[in-house]
Amino acid sequence: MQELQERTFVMVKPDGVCRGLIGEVLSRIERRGLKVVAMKMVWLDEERARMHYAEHADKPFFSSLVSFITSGPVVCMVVEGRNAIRAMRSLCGSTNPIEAHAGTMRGDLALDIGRNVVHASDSPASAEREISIHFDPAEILDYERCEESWLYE
Ligand code: IDP
Ligand code: MG
Repeated sequence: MQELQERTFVMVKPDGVCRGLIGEVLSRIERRGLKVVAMKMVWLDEERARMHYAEHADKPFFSSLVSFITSGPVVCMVVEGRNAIRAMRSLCGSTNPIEAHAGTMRGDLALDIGRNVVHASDSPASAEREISIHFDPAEILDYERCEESWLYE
């Protein structure tokens, strides 16, 4: 991979799936120029959900977060591109949709912090950890998109 190319973990949460927003989320990721290199729809079990949100285990909202994320199917993805981790966080917007700027997914598509449609890793360490929770290495595919010379100098 090119220098600065990164991979990040992205998930359309159950509210996004049940509101018919999978295509909207995917479309924003693709239009930004980011490449989806792995994707699957799953219904998370409690164990994997707790592992995914382990950093929040001591927070008061942890049990409601785990029940919400296991309440319906999610779409899990690995997204690749230059500075993909920061690019995905900026596409998502602030955690609380009321504070998220218009133009971001949370700012445009959500109202409640507990129903904010999309997850994206917040750092290289989180990305590596989250990708390994949800994907086997063989599920991550290497291919070229046609516009790479127009995306990157
Ligand atoms: P992030 O999703 O923007 O990385 P985190 O702080 O990692 O935000 O929190 C994980 C998820 O937990 C958030 O996306 C949100 O849905 C939920 N959450 C965070 N803080 C609160 C809170 O104070 N009350 C209820 N839910 C929260
Ligand atoms: Mg987070």
